[in-house]
Amino acid sequence: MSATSSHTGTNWGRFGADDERGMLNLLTPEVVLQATRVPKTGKVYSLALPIQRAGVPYFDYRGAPTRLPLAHQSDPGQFVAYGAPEHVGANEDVLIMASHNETHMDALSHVFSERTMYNGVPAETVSAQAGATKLGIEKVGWIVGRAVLLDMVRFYGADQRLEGAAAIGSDDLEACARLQGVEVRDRDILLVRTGWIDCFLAQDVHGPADFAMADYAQPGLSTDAARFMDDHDITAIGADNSAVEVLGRPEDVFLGGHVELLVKRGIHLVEHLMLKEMADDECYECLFVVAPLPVVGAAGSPVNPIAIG
Ligand code: UVW
Repeated sequence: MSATSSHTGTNWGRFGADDERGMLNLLTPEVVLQATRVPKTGKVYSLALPIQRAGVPYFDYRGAPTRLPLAHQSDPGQFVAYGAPEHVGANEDVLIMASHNETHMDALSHVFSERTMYNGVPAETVSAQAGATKLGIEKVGWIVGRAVLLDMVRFYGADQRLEGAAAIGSDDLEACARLQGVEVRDRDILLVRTGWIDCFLAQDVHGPADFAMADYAQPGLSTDAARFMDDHDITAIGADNSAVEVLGRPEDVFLGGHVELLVKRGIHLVEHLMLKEMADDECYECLFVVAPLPVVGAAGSPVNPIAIG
């Protein structure tokens, strides 16, 4: 779609009545091949937070990610029953974590509005036992494409991050791309840096203990930013904040950005990205690769996104 297109504000039906992958349908082999030609330096960036109990952001109701030992070097003769000699052992863990903590990807089944998810799928298709029978995270498989990083911290001339609940609209994104001299192409993946995660990690914003719904505000995309996605056929969005969208503005409906992007447009969202190193290197375009854990029926998954500059 071009800036002059008359996008209707929804992608329901665009990829067929049974579609469960939304804008990822546009990442065709040709698009992926073109993206492999983007890297210039070969520097590889892992954009994920460490998965650990302390010092990472999470909502109280989700709890902290937890690693527990399952098999351990202190267990003598662990595998004797399997025929192993006494001196051979192994260390293994059990991982317990919410699907939407950490650096994670939202499935299209993550959010509903008026009891409906992307492509008109009823909210009732998600059950406690089966999970998401449609639009689950396993439908993603992979996301590979050209990504553009828009460093809104630099754009606004902010010291480290945008103030409180600063809202980033479509015109801001366009202007930032112009300032950076980076072209946003149809079917790109968009990465947005607000600086929020860097300040969080420096304990400048909230400690984990008070990262509670009631008292926080975060900079992020306003619902108006959906226009930018339509104009460029953006295939997925990643940001360094907790929900891609701005949080804590009294005039907004909570999850209104998710409704515009995930529900109406079928754009997958990746949150809690670590984008500072890329921004410091002024690496504004990259080959971006990310794959969720294929947990059948899950509404999201931790991820370790990779950018190659
Ligand atoms: C919310 O749902 C608030 O955030 P996320 O999309 O990160 O899960």
